[in-house]
Amino acid sequence: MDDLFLKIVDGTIPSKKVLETDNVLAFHDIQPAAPVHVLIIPKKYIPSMNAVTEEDLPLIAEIHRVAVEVAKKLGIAESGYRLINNCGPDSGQAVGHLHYHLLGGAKLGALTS
Ligand code: IU
Repeated sequence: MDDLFLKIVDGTIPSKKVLETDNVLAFHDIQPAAPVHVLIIPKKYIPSMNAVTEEDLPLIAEIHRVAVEVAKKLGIAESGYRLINNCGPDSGQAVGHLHYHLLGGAKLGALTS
């Protein structure tokens, strides 16, 4: 398995970390689509939202808690932000390791196709 985000977790691929817990890592996206663009990932391998199980639900809750902490840390909690998960080919998911995009720092456009 060639999981690029596991390589970010273990430091083989460098990243600009924003926040880290025992189970979750948040780091700046290398190709930001907004002034703030952070990826939030579980440290354990989960290929996509479709593979999330009942036992992963505390981890998903933790990811949401980390998202709020990231927004506070980067000063956009009050101005607002968006949390996006791409799942599967039609969504444009390019990396096969569950991840959430936290976008903000500017007025974001409407969600479209
Ligand atoms: P997607 O939802 O799978 O399309 O998003 C993958 C994101 O991962 C994309 O925004 C990339 O810029 C980002 N990314 C990164 O930040 N660092 C990396 O080493 C790799 C991808 I590979």
